[in-house]
Amino acid sequence: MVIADHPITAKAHTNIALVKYWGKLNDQLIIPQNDSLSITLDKFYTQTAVQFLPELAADDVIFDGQVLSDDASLRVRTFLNHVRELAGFDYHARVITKNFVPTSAGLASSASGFAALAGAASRAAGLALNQRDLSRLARRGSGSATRSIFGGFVAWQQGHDDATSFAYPIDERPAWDIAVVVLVLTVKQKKVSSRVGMRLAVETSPFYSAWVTASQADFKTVKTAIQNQDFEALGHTSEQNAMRMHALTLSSDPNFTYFNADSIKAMQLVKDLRLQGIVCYFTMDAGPNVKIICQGADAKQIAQHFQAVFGKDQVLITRPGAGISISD
Ligand code: 2P0
Repeated sequence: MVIADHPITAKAHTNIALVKYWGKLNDQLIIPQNDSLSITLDKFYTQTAVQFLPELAADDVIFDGQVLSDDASLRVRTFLNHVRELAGFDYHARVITKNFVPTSAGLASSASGFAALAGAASRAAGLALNQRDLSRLARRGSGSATRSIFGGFVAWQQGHDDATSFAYPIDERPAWDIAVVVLVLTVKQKKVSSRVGMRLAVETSPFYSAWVTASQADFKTVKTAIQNQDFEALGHTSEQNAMRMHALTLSSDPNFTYFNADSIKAMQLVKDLRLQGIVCYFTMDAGPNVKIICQGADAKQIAQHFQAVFGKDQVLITRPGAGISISD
C-alpha cells in the first residue's frame, strides 16, 4: 500500500432512486431498512481530487472554490478519518471538490459527492478497493452514495452489517431508451435534511413498518421490470414508491413535507399527460424538484410541455450515466 504522491481525481454521477431508501437500521454504519434501486444520471456529477500530505496540520476542504469551515467539513473529515483508519496512517488530506450541474439546479447531492470522495480518497491512500468495497466505503459517507459507484440501473442490497450492505449493478448500460426529465422548481436548501427526515419517520411514523414491507415488494417488481424492459411496470411502481415515501413525512411527528405548490402542479401535469397517452411517471426525493421518468423518444416533447409552464432553464433531459472513474 503506497500513498499517492500526487492528487487523485474521481468523478461520480448522482443517482435518482426508483425504490427509495428512507430510514436506517444502524445510524453509524448507515445500514438501511430496505433494499433500494436507482438510475445513475449523466448530467449531474461531482469531481473530487484528494492528496494526503505529511505537512498538513489539518484536513483542507475546498468546495466549489470556497474553503469549508470546520462545521461544514465535519462529514468530510469524519469520512477521511475512516479512510485513514483503513489505510493505517494519520496524514491529513487536501480535498478539492466541484459539483457539475447544468444550471444552479440545486441538485448537487451527497450521493455523487461521497462516491467521488470515496474513490479519490481510497486510491490516494493507497487502498486498492474493488467496486463492491468502494460502494461499502461510499456508504459510510452517505447512504445514497453507495449506489453512485455504478452506472445505469443499480441496486443497493440492504444487508445486515458493514460487509453485506453494498450496491451492485443491475444493468450498467441499459439497451432500452429511457430518460429522466428533471424539473428544477427551486434551488433553495431544504428545511429538513434527509438524515433528520428519515430518522423522524423511523421513530414516529405509525406507517413505517408498512413502508418497509411495501418497499421490499416494490424492489422486486422494479428489478423484474428492468430485466423484462417493462416500462409501464417500472414507472408505475416507482411513482407509487415515491408517494409511499412522502406519506412517511406527512405521518411523522412533527409532520412535514418536501412538496411545494409547483411540485403538486407538476405531478398533476404528469397524470394529465398520461391521460393523453404519453407514458410517463413522476418521482420526488427530499426536496420539491420533480423528476419525470419517460421513454427516450418522448423526452423532448415532455420537456417542452414543462418548459412552457415552468420556464426553459428549469427543465433538463438526462439519460442513464456512467459509474465512477478514478485517475491513476
Ligand atoms: C434515496 N434519498 O434513496 C432517498 C430518497 C432521498 C429521498 O437517500 O443520511 O443523503 O446521508 O444516508 O443518502 C437521501 O439520503 O442520507 C436519500 P444519509 P442520504 O435516494
